[in-house]
Amino acid sequence: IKFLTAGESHGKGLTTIVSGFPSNFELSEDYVNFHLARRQMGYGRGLRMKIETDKAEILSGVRFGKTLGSPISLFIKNKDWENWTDKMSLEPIEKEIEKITIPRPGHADLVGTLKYNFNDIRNSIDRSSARETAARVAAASIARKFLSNFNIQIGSFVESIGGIYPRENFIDKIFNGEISQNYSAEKLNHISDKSAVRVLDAQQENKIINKIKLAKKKGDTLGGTFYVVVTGVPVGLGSFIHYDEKIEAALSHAVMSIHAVKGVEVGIGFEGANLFGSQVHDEIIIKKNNFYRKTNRAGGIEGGITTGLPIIIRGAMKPIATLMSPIESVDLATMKKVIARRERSDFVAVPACAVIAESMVAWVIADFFLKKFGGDSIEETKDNFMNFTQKYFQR
Ligand code: EPS
Repeated sequence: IKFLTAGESHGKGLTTIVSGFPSNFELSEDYVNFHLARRQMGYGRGLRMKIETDKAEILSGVRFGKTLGSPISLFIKNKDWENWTDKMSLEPIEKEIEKITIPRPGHADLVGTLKYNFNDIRNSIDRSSARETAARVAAASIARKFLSNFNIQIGSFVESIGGIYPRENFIDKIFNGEISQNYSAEKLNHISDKSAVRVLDAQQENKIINKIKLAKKKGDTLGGTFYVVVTGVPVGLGSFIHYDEKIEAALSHAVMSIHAVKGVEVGIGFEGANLFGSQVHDEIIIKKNNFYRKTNRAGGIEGGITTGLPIIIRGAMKPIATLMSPIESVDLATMKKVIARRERSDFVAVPACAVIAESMVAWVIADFFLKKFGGDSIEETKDNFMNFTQKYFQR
């Protein structure tokens, strides 16, 4: 499967073309829009989220509510475009448009401007903006819907913002095996989507909101950490044969590709590096004639292949680069020291980042799932899947 996105943050809108999914599974604009709305949530977002109500229009690939197997194209209009018709005009215009020459440290402003030989940082800002992730969520919602046919579910929650962690680390339960493959990852979303910052612990929520208020008051921003959990994944997705077939490498790549993500872990990740092997590896036992694990510290992946236990991915997002009390930069027009430019932005976007990470993870799981089971129609994919799970997987 593949997808491409196109569009600038303040252009007419975002387009995505999604290809490679089988025919005959249900898909609606409402389903896509449900996930687009989840991406817009979270205390600490900027004014832009008040302007936009992201809605995807499906332009092709679906008839009578079911996929055709042909490319699915989607368009998300930028409502804000109406306020940017001069500044983002396709044609050269007479009117003088202010050129941006002061880069924000931490954003793609400087590197993008040097790389593409621009004389106006706006050219770099608009495509490097995380607004692009709206198109990714739309594309990946097709992957999610496809996976739901096999009861594969994806959920996420924010673990910390600004260094404020939950009282009791919920994720320990998952590693200790309490949350088994029978758990439904969507249950996590039923809790986290209700929280203003997508945390599971209500007491932590108030502390985080106070910290965000402090950041806003100081003209500063915050980052944080989040978890994505996938349940219902069969054993056997991915391979140890080649580097690009290892599913944890593909998952890490996908999450790391999200704007401002600077770290990814699978399972207990970095913590495992400090422990004895006997404290890390998940013992194998036989229960009801089937393989079973007491723990899931591996995060559902061994040897680049899914184990059949929940997949657990943790990501770290750095603080948003646009500061209302800016730090030092250089004016490219004068080459003199200045303070960085302010630009309308978010203060915190970790809750949205977790939803985007869910989407990227869903995409990779669907890709590896279809590599293993194939099928031009959903019926054929289901047959292949049932054949494997009944004939080979169940013992
Ligand atoms: C947006 C993400 C952020 C927002 C943007 C909308 O993008 P960036 O990476 O550019 O900071 O700041 O909003 C604006 C660009 C704006 O004009 O306010 C998103 O996820 O939709």
